[in-house]
Amino acid sequence: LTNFALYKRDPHADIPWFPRHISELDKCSNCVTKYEPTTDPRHPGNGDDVYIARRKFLNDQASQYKQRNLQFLLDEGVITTDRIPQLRRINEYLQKKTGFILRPCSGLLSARDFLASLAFRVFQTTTYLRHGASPHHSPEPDLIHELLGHVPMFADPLIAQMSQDIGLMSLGATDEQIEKLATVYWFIIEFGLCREDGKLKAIGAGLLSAYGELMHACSDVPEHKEFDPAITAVQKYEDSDYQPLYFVANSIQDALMKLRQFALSMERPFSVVYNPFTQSVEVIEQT
Ligand code: TIH
Ligand code: FE2
Repeated sequence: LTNFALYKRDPHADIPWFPRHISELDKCSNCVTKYEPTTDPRHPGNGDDVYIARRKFLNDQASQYKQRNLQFLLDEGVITTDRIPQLRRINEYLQKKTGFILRPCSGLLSARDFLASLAFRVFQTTTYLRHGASPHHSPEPDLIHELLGHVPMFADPLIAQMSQDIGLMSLGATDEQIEKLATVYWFIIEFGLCREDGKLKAIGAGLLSAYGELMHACSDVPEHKEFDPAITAVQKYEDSDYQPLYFVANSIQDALMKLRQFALSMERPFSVVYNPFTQSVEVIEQT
């Protein structure tokens, strides 16, 4: 990892936004328009309607290009529309991407157990499906939620790393600390929103898999607050119906970075490191 330090600058100065992850290049496609064949008579294609139409077709596609992990999963045939994906197949895919594995569990886990699994790059996954009577919202996680909401995130190296770090910091934490971590996780990873081109967009897995709640979350019915881990951590949440309040972050990467920072600031008498060779956690006591 390369580190460029900017010590000479006022730390409070406004820093222009810059991409922090390859997926954020989706926001780096502003064109400098100079010679447009549609309007500029100096352009050799000016007045050539066939040329202009072809060019518009291609450019419209380019401007909609998004780095989407769900698309990769569909392209590679890991998720298809005609059969239920098998954990083994998804695990083969995730192993190559980030080393995350899905491990079957039978329902919503305690926050402590769920977070502890992340420390080992293990994501506890339900395997049953929601009841057909309510496809647009399930009050509990189900396979659709795990696959559409979480799996594409765990295929992203940065999200995978930050998730593991949060998991590591949950190990041996007090009940109160776990409650705070789990609350921020809930509001961001499950029900987070971000703003893109002035519009609210979902980043949370619980919204991506619940069309009904997704519509509600992006409407003016619920309350929207700026994401700040210290404030979000003490907010009560709804776990059986649509949320009355959502937090809005800059991006999922930015929100996870803040959550990781928040977890790092928690007081603990020891620290831990993960040894990937033995798949174990090593405790480092302070002396
Ligand atoms: N409400 C989500 C859905 O319908 O897909 C599932 C849940 C995520 C987290 C808690 S419940
Ligand atoms: Fe979830």
